[in-house]
Amino acid sequence: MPDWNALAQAIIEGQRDKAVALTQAALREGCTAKEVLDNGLVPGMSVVGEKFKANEFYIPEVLLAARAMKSAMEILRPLLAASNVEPRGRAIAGTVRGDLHDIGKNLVVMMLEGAGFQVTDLGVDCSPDKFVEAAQQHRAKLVCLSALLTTTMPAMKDTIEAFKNAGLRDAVKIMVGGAPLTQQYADSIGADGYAPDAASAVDKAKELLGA
Ligand code: B1M
Repeated sequence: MPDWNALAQAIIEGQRDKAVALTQAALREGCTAKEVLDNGLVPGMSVVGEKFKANEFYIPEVLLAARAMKSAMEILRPLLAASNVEPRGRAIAGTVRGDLHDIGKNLVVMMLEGAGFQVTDLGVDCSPDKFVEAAQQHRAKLVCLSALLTTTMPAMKDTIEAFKNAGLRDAVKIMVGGAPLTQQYADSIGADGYAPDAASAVDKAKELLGA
């Protein structure tokens, strides 16, 4: 029986080598990739999210945990793909047009992946059309928009309009976030959800997709 607590703890402490070694050991013992994900990696990353929300962890700790998670996931990803395990939900994420800030968006992506979502990261300076095309291509149900500048916040509204114009507005949930945003602003542009930080983004994503 693998030591799931030790694996979760390796993620929480950001111990990449240990997380990888325990992941490989669990697979050698005959566990499936999904068992490793559900029993070790995701519980570890959930604790990281809770600690981040409670201000017990700060960005460096979260980045280390996410790096450990990512390395373990690299081992599991081909196995998960081969076993046709459905992700918790498919999402795309990007920083909106004109905006090059990506540290917060990257954290959101990592936390969502840590919670079992399959996320396609579109990068920065993403046009409304790029979001629409990617949502179709990746069959995404969740669209994550990040903006850090007051001058680029309106691009979020444009992106939501682009989904409307493409006839896809009801096919996706749109979540927005970034330092200058508020729930009020999110409501005013017709977003489905807003989250103030990466851990809350996971809660909001689950809520929006009923996952
Ligand atoms: Co820029 N920058 N920057 N910058 N930068 C800010 C944002 C600014 C507040 C600094 C300041 O003046 N005090 C200011 C914006 C002012 C405003 O709009 N009112 C600013 C400016 C003006 C600019 C330039 C215009 C500067 C210039 O060239 N004159 C320029 C713009 C470039 C562009 O984008 N077109 C610029 C450039 C840059 C750098 C390239 C140098 C660099 C970005 C590097 C990078 O991202 N790879 C940079 C940085 C680092 C910052 C600060 C210092 C830090 C931002 C950051 O990464 N925070 C920032 C000042 C500050 O915040 N103290 C600043 C950490 C990150 C983890 O937080 O991104 O808020 P954040 O993400 C959080 C939440 O917001 C949330 O979760 C994350 C984690 O909890 N969240 C989401 C984010 N996205 C979400 C999406 C969700 C849900 C939650 O759902 C989808």
